Amino acid sequence: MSETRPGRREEIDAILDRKPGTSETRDEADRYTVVGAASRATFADWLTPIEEHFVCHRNPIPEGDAESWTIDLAWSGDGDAVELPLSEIVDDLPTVAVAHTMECAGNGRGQHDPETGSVQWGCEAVGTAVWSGTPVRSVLRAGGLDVGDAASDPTTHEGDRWLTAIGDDSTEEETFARSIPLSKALDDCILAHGMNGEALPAEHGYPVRLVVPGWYGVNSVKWLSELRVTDGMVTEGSLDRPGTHARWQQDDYRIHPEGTTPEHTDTVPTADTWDQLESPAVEHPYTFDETVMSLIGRPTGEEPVTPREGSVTVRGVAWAGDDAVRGVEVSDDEGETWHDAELFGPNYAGAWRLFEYAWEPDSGTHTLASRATDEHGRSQPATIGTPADGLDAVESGEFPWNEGGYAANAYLPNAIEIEVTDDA
Ligand SMILES: Nc1nc2c(c(=O)[nH]1)N[C@H]1C(S)=C(S)[C@@H](COP(=O)(O)O)O[C@H]1N2
Ligand SMILES: [Mo]
Repeated sequence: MSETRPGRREEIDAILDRKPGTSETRDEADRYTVVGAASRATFADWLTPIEEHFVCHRNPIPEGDAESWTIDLAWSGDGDAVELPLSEIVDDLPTVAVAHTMECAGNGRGQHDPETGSVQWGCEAVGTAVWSGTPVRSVLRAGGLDVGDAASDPTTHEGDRWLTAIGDDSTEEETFARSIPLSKALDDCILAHGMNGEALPAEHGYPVRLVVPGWYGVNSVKWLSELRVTDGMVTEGSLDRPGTHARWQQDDYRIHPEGTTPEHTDTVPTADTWDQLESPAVEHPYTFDETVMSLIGRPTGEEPVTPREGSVTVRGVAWAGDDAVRGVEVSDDEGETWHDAELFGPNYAGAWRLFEYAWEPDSGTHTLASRATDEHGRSQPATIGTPADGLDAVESGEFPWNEGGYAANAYLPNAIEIEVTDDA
């Protein structure tokens, strides 16, 4: 377990130095080290350069190097724990690449009114990188797990086992542990050691992190030091370690109304976050796959635009976690009327799509918004509700205000004011 080092300010400054395309967003209590994309223009391109990719973690970055790093692997029921050197994982097992749109579950938290606690993100905590690394399936098989019979239905996760990942930023007081269904882990998750063709930067999890394509960032455990295969997800006391184990899985990162305390459970009937919101069988959803969302990247709203031959190109990105994006619409009148945009560019599961719309505005000031719909016909709601609404699902165009400020995907709070000037 790593030592807690002082100097959070220094850590943030160093990250900002290395990442000129980001800016900091601190939370009141100054507990999280975070930076987010500094400009809307980040959302006009498919690949997010490392310099613009947001960073979010709680404890100081642990030290370690790829040569001596090991991953401790254990499962209940069949076999002893093994220690796999990272160097052997990298040298002996296949390397693949996955495109993943990493979105912090707290992206859009700052749009909740009244304010919730913690980091008040606008929309800057999302980015798409190409992560290279070793399939989790290969790692578990190399460790001796019989993966042949481990997979169940990767959409419902019926009868699934779970994979718990632990970060080396864990302390005596608190373990950073997250669990995902084993079928998801075996399907498309990797232990990443590269990002956009570079060695994994320290702040993104060097020397190795889990990447869970299409799922909220918190599931992609950085500085990965342990993997556990178990019948249920992590609960308090389920790991042989000191301190709290289950805070990040069972208490935080769950969607619940004001004043409620989520119950710790072993499993959920569906991992799809939106389905959990709608399911009467799930009390307080876990933030697993990302809900449907879109952002306009250009124009940025930072300066007036002048149409060329009558039109302005509106470009942005749209994503829907494990689900495909069916379409995106654009509105310039606060959502009164909508116009179909065109999807184009790369189309990888778990990563966003680019969209484009030829806008023909009159001069003056307009409110430009985008609204995405996923393959199941679920569209972004207009706004985030209030605690008094007491919503626990998306209803009448309102996303449920929730105490942790998670999974917000309303389109109006992300709309941009654009000033359009005449050609003259
Ligand atoms: N070990 C560890 N992994 C972690 C975290 C952390 O605090 N510790 N933060 C998580 C959260 S909340 C997010 S949003 C993503 C952010 O990944 P990034 O910093 O590479 O963008 O990392 C996740 N992985
Ligand atoms: Mo996050």
